[in-house]
Amino acid sequence: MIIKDIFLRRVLDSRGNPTVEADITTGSSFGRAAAPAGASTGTHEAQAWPEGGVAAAIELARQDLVPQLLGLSAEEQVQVDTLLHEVDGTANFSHIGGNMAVAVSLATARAAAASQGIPLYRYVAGMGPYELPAPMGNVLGGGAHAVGGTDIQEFLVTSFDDDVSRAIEANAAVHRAVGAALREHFPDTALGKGDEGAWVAPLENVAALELVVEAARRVSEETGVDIRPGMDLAASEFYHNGKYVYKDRSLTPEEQVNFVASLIEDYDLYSVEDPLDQDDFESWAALTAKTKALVIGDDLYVTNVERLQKGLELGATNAILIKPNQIGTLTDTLNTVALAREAGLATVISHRSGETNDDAIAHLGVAFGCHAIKTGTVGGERIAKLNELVRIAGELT
Ligand code: 2PG
Ligand code: MG
Repeated sequence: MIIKDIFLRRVLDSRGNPTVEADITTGSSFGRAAAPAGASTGTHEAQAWPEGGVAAAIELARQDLVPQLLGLSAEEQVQVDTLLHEVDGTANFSHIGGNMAVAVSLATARAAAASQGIPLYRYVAGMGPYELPAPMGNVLGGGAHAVGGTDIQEFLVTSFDDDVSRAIEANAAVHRAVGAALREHFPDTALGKGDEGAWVAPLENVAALELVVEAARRVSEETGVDIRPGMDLAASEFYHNGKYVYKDRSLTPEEQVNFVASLIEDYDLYSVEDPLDQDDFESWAALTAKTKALVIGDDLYVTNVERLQKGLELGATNAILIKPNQIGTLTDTLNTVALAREAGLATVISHRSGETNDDAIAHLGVAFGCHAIKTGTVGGERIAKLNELVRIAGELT
């Protein structure tokens, strides 16, 4: 289990931006992990890269981090993650980069799992119980993920079925149905896809939601799968000077709470993620008090246990998005998940808009017993996670 070699290389993510891939070799095993990247990043996330970007991060890690990691046991995850914090020396990984930290941390866990001859989800969860998360995927959107789309970043569907393949295929069928509906609505307009493969069209927000709700209803009827609509507003992106600024109007925080609550009610939404600004905990609590839908904190919590603690004290949400690279290490991620579970919050493991084919989040979603896994519906780097979930499901049945 002793870490004998660490190799850090520059690879591309799905947006064509450089990121880091870490290879960790022990006497008997090998682990590899690559870091994803966000476009609509929360202010309170770990800083992805130090000044100088990926190249600087690799240079720095080779000098300061790798020599200290060599000789440690890959099974000592807490020790490895503590060392990542020590070498970094800042509160938000701004020295070595949160993305360097997450690649090394997850590669370590993968090497340890491989040395025990077990899959990552078993290594992380121990004896279980393992739970298969429901697939949640973005089918139409805009925001920071696209040019010319809706203000609201993502219109999603979550499918529930005992057979996870059927649920995954139902989400993909909704994506196809949305494409077909758009072709009908805009026969002469060039349509595109955003960073996560969701359709992009010149639609107003509520019209876009209606289109997705209708597509989900039809596919649900055809397949018999329970398909529920949702949204990730990524509201911090359009919150300026105390107002939620949409293309056609601006809303006060109170109006925004009422607007989102009315959409939940009118369209029977399963989930709303980041419906409010990342620092407005009170408005979050006001919305959560009004609804039974999942109110999911992403930029609000940034997978950070202290921010989650504050949210719990204020009753800000009933759910949390989990993104390991927001916080930087597997241990930090585990601590946040543990607190969320203890408090009875729903957990949703999530990809980033910039991804690689790394499929670790499929394993983590199962190990953490997440309610859902948000990882798109189409596109190679999204499918990498969904197909891995299918493989894991096969092992568990
Ligand atoms: C989000 C994510 C993923 P990004 O806001 O939830 O959909 O986007 O990675 O750009 O932060
Ligand atoms: Mg989000």
